[in-house]
Amino acid sequence: MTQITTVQTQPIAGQKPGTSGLRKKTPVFMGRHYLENFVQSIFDVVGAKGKTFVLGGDGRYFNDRAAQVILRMLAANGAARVIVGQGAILSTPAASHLIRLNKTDGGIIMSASHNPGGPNEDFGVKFNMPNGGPAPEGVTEAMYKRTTEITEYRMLEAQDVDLSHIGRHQLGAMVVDVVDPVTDYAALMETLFDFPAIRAMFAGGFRMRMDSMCAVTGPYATEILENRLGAAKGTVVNGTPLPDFGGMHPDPNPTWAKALMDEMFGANAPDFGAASDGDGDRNMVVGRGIYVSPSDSLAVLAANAHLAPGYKAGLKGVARSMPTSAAADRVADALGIGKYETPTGWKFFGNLLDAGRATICGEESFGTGSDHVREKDGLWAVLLWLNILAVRKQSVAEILAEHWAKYGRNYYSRHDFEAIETAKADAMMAALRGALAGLPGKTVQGMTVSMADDFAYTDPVDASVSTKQGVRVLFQDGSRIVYRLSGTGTEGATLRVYLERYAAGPAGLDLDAQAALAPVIRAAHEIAGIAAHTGRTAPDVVT
Ligand code: VG1
Ligand code: CO
Repeated sequence: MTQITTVQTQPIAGQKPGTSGLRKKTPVFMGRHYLENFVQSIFDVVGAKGKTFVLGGDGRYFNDRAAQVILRMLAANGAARVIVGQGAILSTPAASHLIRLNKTDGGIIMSASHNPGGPNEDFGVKFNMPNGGPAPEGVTEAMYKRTTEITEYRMLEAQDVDLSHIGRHQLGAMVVDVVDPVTDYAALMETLFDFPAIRAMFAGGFRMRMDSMCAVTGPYATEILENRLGAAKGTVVNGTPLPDFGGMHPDPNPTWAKALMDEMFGANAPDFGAASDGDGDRNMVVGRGIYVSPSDSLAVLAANAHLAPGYKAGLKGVARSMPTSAAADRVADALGIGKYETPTGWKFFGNLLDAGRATICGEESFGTGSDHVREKDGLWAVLLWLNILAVRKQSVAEILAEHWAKYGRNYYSRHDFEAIETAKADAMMAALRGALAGLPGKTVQGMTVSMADDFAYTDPVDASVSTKQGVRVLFQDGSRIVYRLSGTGTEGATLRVYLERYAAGPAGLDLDAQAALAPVIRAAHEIAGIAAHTGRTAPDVVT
């Protein structure tokens, strides 16, 4: 027998969701009432009665138990049906696809994305809307407000659902459909890309390394790359999702995916390398001996997308987050299509995608995606690169060289200063904001400031306004510095400094990005007084 109980609770402070959902240390999430409060707050805002949802996560520690709690709460709140990935596993883009494919009322994704997992690491929960995309700010604000007022939550007393078995289960009056996490997603990829051409490329000896970093993309990459496209067995490494990601930090960048970088720059390197993050929505792409910056990757994908069957009609527009380099804008201009600059976070692309204004979107933080789902999609980017390589029959290095010769090069880097004392980071940003008006006309490190502001965005579709999205300092020579504080960290504050410098055409600079950016880096430290405010002279992570 099952029974619904109403549990008395009280608001718990500090639950404000960040750039993508709510992230906290796992012990906090496992603490009394914490997960339950947040989940009930979601249902109180979006409503659960009679509705259908998708549920899955990236497999990190507590994923399985949290799924059972959420299912019991969904049943107690009157949901009609839940579609769950087998073993409570779903990558973020696969969850987005299932929401859309089944026309559900939304979905709950358990992930802290690139943050490490484990009993003392991070956990997270995010809600996606019926369009498959992350909840917009208005909705997450309402959920946050609800967490500050909540007095009770509803829970079904019942045994666990056996999520290891595909098929239909019953939980109280609610139906639970356990599905294979990969099948529908892989079918979608087959509609977008020229699988026969990619298969022929692998059959011709093309070698690849895919590092799934012991996170959620392992099963997806193994099925698609090895089983369907014929890549050699063993192409996918770290392919089994583990609760602690095998101690890895599943953030696909040169720092955390160092083994992949070493292989791609070593003797006998494969033709192509890629890595993805905890929940599978990000990607890093590397050629033999050449790293592809995410901003360049977005630009190359936009310029070549028409080579893939799913995009052969061309793109409607390209959108990038504000800190992402302007490389994609140059492609949009050349194609004569729309270009958009949004705040950081995938939720800001949703309206542009829904309205058919943008087809491809990207962020400098290794996120790229298109209108096939409403999330960024790591494997999608990898497959589009493979499709382009199969058609152009050139190396990654050749494709990049031709791209820069045609469009010029936006040298780009992001410097992260992690776990700064929050008060110090806030004081630095406040001082910087206070000094903005005095910057234009000033010369710093030989470069003259042309404009300085705190980025505000008005959504072109629904006219909603988002302010304080990052401080921008633009220089007359086209260089740019952006400063913002991370919304996804769980310890202190992370300062992100985004650096960009443009060099035109084939005769432009030909340097390592850090060398090319040296004056911009010095200017970034000088303008914000990073050392004086935070005590830090060098970043923790450079991408
Ligand atoms: C970071 C990235 C941002 C990305 C977000 C979520 O946010 O900079 O571009 O959208 O993570 O990605 P922040 O606020 O820490 O800079 V994921 O892969 O965590 O869903
Ligand atoms: Co992610």
